[in-house]
Parts: sequence; structure tokens; C-alpha cells
Amino acid sequence: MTRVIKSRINKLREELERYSHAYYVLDDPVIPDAEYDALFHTLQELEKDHPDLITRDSPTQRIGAAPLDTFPPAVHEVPMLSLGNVFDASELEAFETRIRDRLGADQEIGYTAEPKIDGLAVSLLYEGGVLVRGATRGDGFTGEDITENIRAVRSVPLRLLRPETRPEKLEVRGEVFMSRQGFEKFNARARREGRKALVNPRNAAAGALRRLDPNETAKYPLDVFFYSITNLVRQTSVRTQYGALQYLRELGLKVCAEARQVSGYRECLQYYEEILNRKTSLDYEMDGVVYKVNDLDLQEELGMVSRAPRWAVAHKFPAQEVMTRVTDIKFQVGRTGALTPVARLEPVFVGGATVSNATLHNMNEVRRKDVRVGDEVIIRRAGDVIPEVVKTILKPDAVRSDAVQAPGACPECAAEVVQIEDEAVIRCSGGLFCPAQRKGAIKHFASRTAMDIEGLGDKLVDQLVDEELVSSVKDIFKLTKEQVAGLERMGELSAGNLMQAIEQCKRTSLARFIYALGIRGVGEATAAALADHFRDLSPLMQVHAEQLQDIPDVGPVIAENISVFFRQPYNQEVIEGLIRAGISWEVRAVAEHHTAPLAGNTYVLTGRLERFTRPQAASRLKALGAKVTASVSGGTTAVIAGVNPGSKADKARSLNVAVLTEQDLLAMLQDE
Ligand code: 9MJ
Repeated sequence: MTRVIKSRINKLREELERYSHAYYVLDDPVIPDAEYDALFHTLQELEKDHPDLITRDSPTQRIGAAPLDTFPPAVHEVPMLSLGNVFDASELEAFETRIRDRLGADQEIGYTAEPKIDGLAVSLLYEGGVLVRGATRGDGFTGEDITENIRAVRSVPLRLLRPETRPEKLEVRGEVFMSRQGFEKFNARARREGRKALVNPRNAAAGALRRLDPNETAKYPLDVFFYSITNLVRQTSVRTQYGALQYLRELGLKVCAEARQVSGYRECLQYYEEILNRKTSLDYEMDGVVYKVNDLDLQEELGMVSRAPRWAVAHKFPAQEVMTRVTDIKFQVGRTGALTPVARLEPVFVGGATVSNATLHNMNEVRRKDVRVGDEVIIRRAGDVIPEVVKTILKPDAVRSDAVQAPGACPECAAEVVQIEDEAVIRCSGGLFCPAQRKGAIKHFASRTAMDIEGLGDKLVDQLVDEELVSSVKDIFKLTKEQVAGLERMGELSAGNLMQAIEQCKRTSLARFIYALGIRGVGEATAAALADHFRDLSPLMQVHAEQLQDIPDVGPVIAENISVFFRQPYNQEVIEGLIRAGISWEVRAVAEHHTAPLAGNTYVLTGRLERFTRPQAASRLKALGAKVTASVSGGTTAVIAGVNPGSKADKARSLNVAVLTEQDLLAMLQDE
């Protein structure tokens, strides 16, 4: 009996899934709503009589879970990357040139071009074909577990199609958004019923997806497009990004219909123009298009820098512009002492947000645009970039205020303002005596990508410095719970949490620590390269600028900044204080000579290898102490050339650098 019921239930579920896939994913309904509802009701009744046969992936179980207090953290096994941006053809061409140089490629690069949906990035995990987890992006490494809310998005299948081809474990990524039509319908109804309307689709989608009660999430018309699979290469025969999109579709996951394969950056530009022209007729909001190197092996070889893949880039749509009036112009002092002129504005709504400040960049720009207090101006906002003043609109007989003058003294500490020759910026000379610079340095130190002290945000840093509880980063570690609890908007609980976060940040990595020091020009990628090269802080602290030249991303100016930074007694004292406070990282030993037979040798890999991917070959060589670089120079020990080696092998020959084969490489790896 139960066997019969079980098979009836299974058939009903499959049928309902098929109809719902046709309706929500393919946008092509195959049965009338009333018929669907009747089948759904039958399934509900059967499950009511046989509760032991209810499964999590049954269509009846999609929503209804209890509200949460908070979202638990969800760690991403593969980090969720962000994308670099380009804004015009020349930046796109430069992107392609970088890729070709890195790959030593002579032929055209193939891309998949996709609309860039302006929603919320999510990562979904399917095990045995069943949805087991949904997570937000968070900081790229840890997001929030929003499984129940993701289940409330109707176009997300609770169970994948094609059981015969799907991998046991599949992690897919995509963008949750609200369609324009869904947004309009929701608002029309809200207005009819006297409820508050939503401001814009993006904020509405973000708000809905982060409701603690999944039953609330279910009330919003959320939708999703998937665009990547994290664990693809090893599990399937898919070899391209475009193939990945097709495979996602076969599994029943919704994919944007506008994705295309293109070749070379010129075809990327054609695609961009086409999508831009059709922007308003498509039913979802986009902030640009994305180009991804199509070949997944090449993607792997290109790898990433900081948080962004080298193999993809977002080409942003032109910014939105509006008019408003300048009410004041102030100079803001940044972490490095740079004084940035900022226009205070009569608030305007642009690109989904209210803007009341816009940057004027520097004094040269202020003079060139001749922006003055009281002027009517055009301001521009592009994506999440800081709004800027584009130009002043002059009425013929307008009475204007005086031209803006660069301040002679820092508005924060009254120290003299200096301008370095050839530099557009003016700087406060107060160094770390200037409270604004101190605040900037401390905010940077505590920020998520640096020491990641949760709870130590900008407002709290301002208070701590103003109250003279903290004057340098090392003072953070001398704070007591009582001191913190006594501050505005703080209490016992938040003070306790902060103390815990401060304690936790002490165990860190060398790369984070170097980055957190805030050396001018040393971003995350450079800090990681320095940590990789020096493995501990003391050798880096004694370095001379010229010894830094071999490190990727370090040019002469940054090399000088680094060596000057570590020579300053004040900085040495702060670093000592931090280490005394208990900050530590794992010191990675430089391989001993007998385990590093290739130490001192530098190789360049080019062309396709038969036995390895290039990253695999590189990591085998590095394990033996060798360096592997992207370009050939006189210092290269040898170029290892696979099939279709391209220009790097030619360059090696012209420089009298040895060109080895994959056989030679194998012999080298086996010998050692
Ligand atoms: C959006 N937002 O539509 C990516 N995205 O790829 C598409 N975002 C992405 N791809 C790698 N289509 C990181 C982000």
C-alpha cells in the first residue's frame, strides 16, 4: 500500500516540478494555474495522511519555516569573487592586452558576454541534487546562511533535473533580483491596499532576501539568474563558461537568455552597445555587462588578484546624471593626509540613492570646473562609485560667490598644507599628529580586509580618538571593557563583543598585517606578494628599496614608500607595540636547500602542456624552490614551452635564454 502511495507522491512531485520549471524558469507555462493548484492540493492531502513520506525537497515544503533570530554564518569553500570594472573601450582593450600578455597568446581571446544583473550575489549548494544551503556573498569568504529565504524564491529548484549527469555535490552562483514587472505589480498592489511602495527593485530584493522570516521573503516577487559553477572542471566535461551556462540550464537552473559567445574585445564592444540599446526593454535592472574568458583552463591559468578574477571584467553602463545645487565646499582629510574637496549638495535622488555629497577630486579639478558655493551643478553617480561633480551650469547673469581657495592649513589639525610638485593633491603635513589621519589609519587597520575587528567601525573610531582613548593602532589593544562601555551608543554587551573581536584579530596572517599598516600604495595584492616573498616581518623591516624590485606589483615609488615607512622610528615603535600586544602570524620557513634544488632558478611556462595544466606545473616547480614568472627577461633560467608556445619562446631565443620541452620538465621534476 505505502509503496503505491509513495510512487503516486513521487509522480505528483515530479509533475509539479516540471510545471513549475516551465512556469518560473522557462517562462512558458504548460498548464493552467487552476490545474496546478489542484495537483498541489492532492499532494498536500496525501502528505497530510502520510507525514512520514514528506521530504524537504517536496514542492509543498518550499516555504513555512519558522523565523530566525539571526542568520548563521556560511563559509564559502571557494571564495565569492568580485569583479574589476572598465568604463570605456580603451580600458577594455587594456584588459585584453593584460590577458594576452599573461597567457602569451597570439590568437583572439574568446569570451562569454553576459548582462551584469544588479541584484544580490548568492551561492547555492546542492547535494545529491537537493538544495541544502543558500548563502549571501558577505565579505567573499563568509556570508550569511539564508537557506530558508532562498527556498522562497520560486525559480530556485529545490531539486535538480537530470539525475544521471549531475555531480554529487554542486555549488552554483548567481544573482537574486526583482524583475521590473514584478516590482511594478507589487507596488501597484501595495498602493491599492494603502501599503508603502518599494523604492527600487535592487533595494527591494536586498531587503526581501534578508528578512528573518522566510514567510515574509515569500511575499516578494524574487527571481534569480545563475552564472557559474564552482566545482566544475573536475566533475563534468564542461570546458567553457558558455558550456557552464548551458549545463546550468540542463540542470533546471535559470540562466539569463542574453548571454553570448564573442571573440576579441571588439565583439565585446558590439555586445555592450546592443545590450545598452535594449536596456530599458529587458525586464531586469543591469549595471553593465560582464566578459569572461570562455576557456575554463585559461581562466584557471589566469587566476585572480586580490578578490577579483583576472579572467573577467565588468563593463559598466554610463553613469546617471542629475542636477542640484552646491551648498558648501569642504576639505576632507584622508588617511594619507590628502585633502579632498567635497561639495555639499541639496540632496537629490540618483541611481537609487539619495546623494548629499559629491567629490571634486582635487584643486586642479575645482579650478578646471570652476565650481563655487551656490552653483547649480550636474552630479554623476556610476554604480557604487562615489558621486562626483561633473560641471557647473552657469546662468548668464548669475551672481556667484568667490572662487574656492586651497586652504593653507589643515582643517583638522591646523598643520601647514603642502603640495608636492607634479602631484595634483594637496596634503596635510601633520602626519599622525593630525586626528583625521590618525582616525583614517585606525579605521583602515580595523577594516574587514585588514585586521577585521568586527564592531570597530568609523563612528566608534571617531569617538575613541576624540575622547583620547586611542591615538595609534597599538592603543586599540590597551582598551578596557569599561572604557568602551562608557561611550555613546555602546553598552556592556557591545563592549564585550568588541573586546572579543580585538582579541580574535590578534591571530592573523602576515599579509593582512602588512596591509593593515597602511603603507601608501600597498594594497591587498602587494601586501600578499610581500608576505609571500619575505615570509616574516623582520626581513621586510630591514629591506632597502632596490631589493623590492623583483616583487610583483612593486615599482620604484612603492618600494621607496615601503623602505621609508619601516625606517621611521615612530612606525617601528607602533609595530613593536602591536607585537607586544600579542599580534602574531604563522612564519613560513624558507625551504631548506636540500628540499629546494631549484632555488634561485626562474622559469616561464608557455603553450599548452600535455601532462599538467600550467598552474600545476608552476606549483610543482615552486615546491622545488624555483620562481615562476609570467614574462621572459635576461634573468629567466629557462622557458618551458608546450604546444603552440607563442611569442615567449621567441623572446627567450632572442635573449639567449634556454627553451625546454615538457619532457625536459618531467625529467627535471623526477630527478629532484
Ligand atoms: C551578474 N551580477 O550578473 C558575475 N554577474 O562572475 C554575472 N556577476 C560574476 N557574472 C564572477 N553575470 C564574479 C561575479
